[in-house]
Amino acid sequence: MTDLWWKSAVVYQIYPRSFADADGDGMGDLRGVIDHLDHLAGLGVDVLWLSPIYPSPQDDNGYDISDYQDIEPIFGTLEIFDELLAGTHARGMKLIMDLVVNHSSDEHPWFAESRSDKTNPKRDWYWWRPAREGMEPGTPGAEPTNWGSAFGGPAWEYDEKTGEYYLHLFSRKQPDLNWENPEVREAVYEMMNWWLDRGVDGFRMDVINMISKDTSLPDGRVQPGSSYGDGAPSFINGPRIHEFLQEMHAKVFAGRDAMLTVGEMPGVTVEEAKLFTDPDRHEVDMVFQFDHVWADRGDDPWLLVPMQLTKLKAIFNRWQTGLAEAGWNSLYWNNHDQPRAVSRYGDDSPEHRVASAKMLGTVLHLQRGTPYVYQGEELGMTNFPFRSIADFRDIEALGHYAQAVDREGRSPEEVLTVLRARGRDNARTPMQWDSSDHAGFTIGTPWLAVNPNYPEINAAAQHDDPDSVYHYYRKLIELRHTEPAVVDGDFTMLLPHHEQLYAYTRRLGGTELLVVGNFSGEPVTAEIDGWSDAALVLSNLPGEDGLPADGGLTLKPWQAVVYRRS
Ligand code: TEU
Repeated sequence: MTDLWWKSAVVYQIYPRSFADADGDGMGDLRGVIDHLDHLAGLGVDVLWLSPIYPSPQDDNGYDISDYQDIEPIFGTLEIFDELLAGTHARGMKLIMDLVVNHSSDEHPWFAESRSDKTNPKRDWYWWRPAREGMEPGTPGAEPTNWGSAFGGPAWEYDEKTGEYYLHLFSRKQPDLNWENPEVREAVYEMMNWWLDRGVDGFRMDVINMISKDTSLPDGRVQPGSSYGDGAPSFINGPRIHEFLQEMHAKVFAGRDAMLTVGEMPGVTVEEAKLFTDPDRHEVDMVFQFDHVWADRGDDPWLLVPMQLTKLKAIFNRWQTGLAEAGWNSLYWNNHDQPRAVSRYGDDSPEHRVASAKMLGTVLHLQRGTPYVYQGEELGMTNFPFRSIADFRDIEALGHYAQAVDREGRSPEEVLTVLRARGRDNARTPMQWDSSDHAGFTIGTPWLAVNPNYPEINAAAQHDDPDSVYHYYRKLIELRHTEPAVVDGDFTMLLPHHEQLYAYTRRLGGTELLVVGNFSGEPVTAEIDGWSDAALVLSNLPGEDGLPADGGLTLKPWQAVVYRRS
C-alpha cells in the first residue's frame, strides 16, 4: 500500500452516541457499530473515523476527555473496541480515532493536579493567569484577556482554590492544554503511540491548529455586536504550530506504514494548508478547512446569510487550484458540527430531497481530494424540526441561546431560527436504520429525539432500492475506486459565474470527465459544447441523461450528470 493510499480512499464519520444503541440505554455504543459494519462495508468506504469514545463527563459529548487511554463505559470497553477494530480490518477498512488534545476535560487527573496548587508540577500543563492588574479576582472584567469562549461567556474561568484563572477556548470543562510545555507534548505522543500500537490507523485531530498560542495572550478586537474580543489571531495557526506537528510526526508517525492524519483547522487558509499538507514537510496528510461552511454566515457566526452558489464555487475552486500541485484536500459537506447537507445546500422537500442529496454527493465526491461521508448523509437524512430551545442538547446551542437571549436581549424566536438552520444537533439526531420505533436506533428512549421522517428515510428502505441515495453513494465511491481520473486528474471549474450550475472537468492522460450539478429547482440549459458524443457515466435521475444536445446541456431540477470521453 503506497504512503498516499488515502488519495483514493473515502472516509465515513461515525458519531457513536447517535449511530446505534445495542444495550438499550438510549445512547449509541461500540457494539451498535459492530452490528452495522456491513452497512458501511456495503457502501464501499475505506476508513471509519470514530468521534471520541474515551471516558468523558460528556459536557461536549466526549470532546472533553478525562482519560485518553480507555473507553467511556457508555460506549463499551477496550475489549469491545478491539473487537470493532478487528471487524473493521476484516472487512478491508481502516479505523481512525478522534484526537482531542488542544484541551482535556477538567475532570482529567492532569487538570486535577494542575489546579490543586500553584506549585504543583503539573501547574504549567494548562494556561493559568492572575486577574488583570488592579482588578478584584473573580469579578467581571478581571479575566486575563477579553476573549470569549466558542460556547458563550468568557474564555477564562476563575478558580477560587488558587485565586487564578484558567483558559478554555471551549467550555469551562475543557481547559486548554499548554503545548509550550514539552511534558504535555511527550504525554500526548506517548498516548498516540499506545493507540497506534493497538492497531489504530491514524487520527482526526480536533482543532489542532489551536495548540500553538501567542504566549503574550493579548486582548482581541471586539467585533460589532459581540461582548468579547476575538482571540483567534492569537491561537489560530500560532507561531509554533508547524514545529509541533513536525515533532508529532517524528515521534509518532515516522516509520509507520499506511497511516492517515487529518487536522481539523478552523480558519486555516489555502496558503497555510499548502504547508500543513505538503508530504515533504511531514505534518498532516490533509486538513478540514472551513471556508465553505462559513460561506453562509456573516462575521457574526450566528447570522444567516443566503448561500450563493458562485461564492461556494469560488471557494472550492480556490482550494482545488491551491492544492493542485502539492498537498491534498479533504472534501466534506457535513459532520457532527454542521447541519445536514441536503437541508443546507440542497432541497429537503419530499419532491427534491433524493435528487438534491445525490447531486450534492456527485459534485463533492468527484473533485480532487478525499471525500468524507457523515453518518446519515448516505441516506439523505435531513435537519430536525426543533420546536423550542428545550429540544436542543448541544452545549454550543444552549450556550449561544443563553448568551444571545439572556445576556444580550435578542429575541428568542430570532435566535431559534438560526439554531434550527445551523445547530449541531441537526447532525446528531439518531441514525435512521428502519421504520420500527425510534428508527431501530434503540429499544430504549433515545438521548435526542429521532427525526419524525424516519419512516420515509431509513437504511432498511434503501438497501434494496437500487435508486436510493445509499446505492448512489456506493456508485460514487466505486467510481473513485475504478476511475484514475477521479483520484489523480486535474480540476478545471467551468461556468464560474453561473448561479445554478456547478460544472467542472477532471482530466488525466487521454481521459476527461465532465461533472455538472443543477443547484436549483428549475430546469437549466448550459452552454457546454462538444460533449454530445461523450458516454454517460452517472445520472442522479434514473433514465434522464440530460443529453448534451449540440449547443448545450439541459438539466432538470437538482439533476447531476457525469460524462466521460477519451
Ligand atoms: O470543533 C471545532 C470548531 O470549530 C467548532 O467550534 C465548530 O466550528 C462549531 O461547533 C460549528 O458550529 C471541534 C469539534 O468538532 C467540536 O465538536 C467540539 O465541540 C470542539 O472542537 C471542541 O472540542
